[in-house]
Amino acid sequence: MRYQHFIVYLTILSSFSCSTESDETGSGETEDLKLWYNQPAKVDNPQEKHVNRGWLRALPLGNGSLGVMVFGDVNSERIQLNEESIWSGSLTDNDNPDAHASLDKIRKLLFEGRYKEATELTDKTQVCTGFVWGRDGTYGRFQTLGDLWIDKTNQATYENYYRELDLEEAVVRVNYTQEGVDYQREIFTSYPDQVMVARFTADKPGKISFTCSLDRPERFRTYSENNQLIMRGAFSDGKGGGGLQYMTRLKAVNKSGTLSYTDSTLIVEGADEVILYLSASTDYVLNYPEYKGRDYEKLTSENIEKAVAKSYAELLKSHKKEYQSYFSRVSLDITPGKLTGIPTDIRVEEFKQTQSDPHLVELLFQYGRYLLISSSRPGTLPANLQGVWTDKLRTPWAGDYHTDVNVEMNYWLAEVTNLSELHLPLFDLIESLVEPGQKTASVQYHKNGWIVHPITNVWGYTSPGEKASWGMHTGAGAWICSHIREHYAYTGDKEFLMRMYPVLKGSVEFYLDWLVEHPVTGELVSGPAVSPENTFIAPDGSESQFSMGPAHDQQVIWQLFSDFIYASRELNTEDQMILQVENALTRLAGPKIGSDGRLMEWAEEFPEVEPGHRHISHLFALHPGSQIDMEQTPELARAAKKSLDFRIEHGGGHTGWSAAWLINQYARLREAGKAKESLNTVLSKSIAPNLFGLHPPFQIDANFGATAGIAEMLIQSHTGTIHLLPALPEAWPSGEVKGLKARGGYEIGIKWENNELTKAVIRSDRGQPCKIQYQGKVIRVDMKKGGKQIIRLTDF
Ligand code: FUC
Repeated sequence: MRYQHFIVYLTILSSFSCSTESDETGSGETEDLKLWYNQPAKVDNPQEKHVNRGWLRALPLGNGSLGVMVFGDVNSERIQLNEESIWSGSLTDNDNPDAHASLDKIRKLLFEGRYKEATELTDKTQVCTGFVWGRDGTYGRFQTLGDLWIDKTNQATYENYYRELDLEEAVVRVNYTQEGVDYQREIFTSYPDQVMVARFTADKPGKISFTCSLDRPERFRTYSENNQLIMRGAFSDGKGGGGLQYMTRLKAVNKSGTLSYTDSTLIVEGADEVILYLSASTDYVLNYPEYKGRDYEKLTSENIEKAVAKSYAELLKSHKKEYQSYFSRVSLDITPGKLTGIPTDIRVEEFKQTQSDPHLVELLFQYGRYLLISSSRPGTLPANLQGVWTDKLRTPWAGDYHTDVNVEMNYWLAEVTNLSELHLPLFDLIESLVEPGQKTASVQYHKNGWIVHPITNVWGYTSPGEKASWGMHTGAGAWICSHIREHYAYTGDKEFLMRMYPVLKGSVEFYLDWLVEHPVTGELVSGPAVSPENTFIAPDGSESQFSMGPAHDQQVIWQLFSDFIYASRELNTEDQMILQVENALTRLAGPKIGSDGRLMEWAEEFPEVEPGHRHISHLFALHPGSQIDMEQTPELARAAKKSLDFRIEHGGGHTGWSAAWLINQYARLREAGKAKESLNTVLSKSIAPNLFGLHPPFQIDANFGATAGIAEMLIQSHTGTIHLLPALPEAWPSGEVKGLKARGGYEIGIKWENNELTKAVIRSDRGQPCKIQYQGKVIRVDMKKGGKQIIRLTDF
């Protein structure tokens, strides 16, 4: 049975039906986009103590490279500090020159169904050399820069406490009254001025007195120089030598009172107002194989001095202007009526009972955008597993880039939520993996092109992991490359596509070499390869992760080959390789449906060891890929739905990112209710009081994936039509979204009432006609470059 979709093609020309009238579709008062609390970020639940010491209540600020967490404690303020390149480790060679010798044998064993032997041999021969991830070795760890402590001289009790993170301004504010004096703090991290700025004011003169210090758990010394408090040190390179060097500088400017520095403190006494400026950097540069060379001492010094030369008002103004140039592109309003004013942490708790709070959905949606703006800017490193925020030396999973879903998920929201430029750091990272990845492909497998496996870091790590069970994710290069076409589809940026074409081609070259012919079917299959990070029971009763042609690898390679052909046509490359790739594409083993109606995860119907596994890698083709969709491959879409339902029935979607992925998947299936249920799971099980996503521990992919999922419920464009409200849940009967983007260079605003579209505003960057889909009908709309069209329900 096929999905029934009645599609009517109508043509809308600019001369009729579509109007160009005002797009003022405001739906009244909008709620404040603030996270706010009535206490500092302190531990009030002893059970949390060992986990986060209040950190998951602190409020994040960031400018892409600097990241800070403000606790808002009155008497002992803690501003926990991060800088994106605070990494231990160094460049190493973990490629395994002996792996190739066993490759054909493993493939043969797998084709013959001898899984036990194949698994043993893969475990033994295909892993990287040395110990890398999970140890304090050369792989390194992203870790805390340290803490800025601000200890008040007056430690009296206080009242009227309030703290907030204003998402519209990217500013944290803390207010309280102490001994009859009203105090305020205002803190932000500026991208244009590359500093953190913290202003302390009071409503009575001479009342500000505190002592600042900088420290971290290890590897630091502090001293003062030129009226700055400095903390510096070096990390381990994992080889017994010195790794990256870092420096943090703190300077204060006071109005009245006194200011003095010791080698470990900065002391303010009796001031009316104090402004703190903090800069930080390392000598890291993303440049294989050197990775060093930034003049971090000069940079941090210049950043501080330039900032101090400006007025506070100027700094705040340029910060807001630059930040808002991203943030204010998109608005979402699904809140009926005003709220009564409940602090964010209480609302998070209440949601667990009510499962309903549209404004919390708005907050989470915009928070994802906020976090991306704060952790990924042109020229910075991409957002890692924790964005740019960790309070630990031993950050879980090294705070690295996991390429078997996590770093990709970090960027799912970038294009659709109108933050395209923030996607760029990912491409810098991908580009930097080509050279080391060529070495891995050649040493490890004797293949051309380049490859990355399921993890990478700031040191160009491309080898498999140290355990083959998760480390043989051979599809990672293809997966990460799928972002290239996505960015191009939204922006139409040919220069970008030209820049990334060799990267795409290098990945294609690897897979052309890597794929082998199945001895029975003659199809091309990848392997030995895992379906991240799932385990099956083989026919011989053994447990294994390795097979030939797991669905995930086949799908990501299908996407890569299709994207390459598309890119080559867009650029008119007349590339000789195209014919070969077109041929390979037709020969790839494709998605299969099992006897139980589910989309098969492996080429054969193996039972899973963990039927509710958190990864749904074999559904890549449905999302984020586009090989399966409701119209063109309805049977496969139905099978994908069965697989999803099955996973959830068996406890799947239990980590933050996993539940977030389900939102996107169900949205693609137009299952609004189920998409909303998965969103409810994220909100009720996987967010902290500061709305950070929880695996647990904190992993930022849940935030980014949830924002992408909410967008995917409201608009989709992966099939070539712009689908309005494809998965609108009943729980959001009326609302409006503005500024979302669609592939082809369109900006879309949608308004709906009583669960029905009332109006859509389409703007076009490129002036190409588009197809708009709503509830099974499709209309064609002509567009002028830079022009807009208004569409109403009656147009369908
Ligand atoms: C993937 C997941 C884990 C975790 C790790 C950082 O490999 O399987 O659950 O999220 O990344």
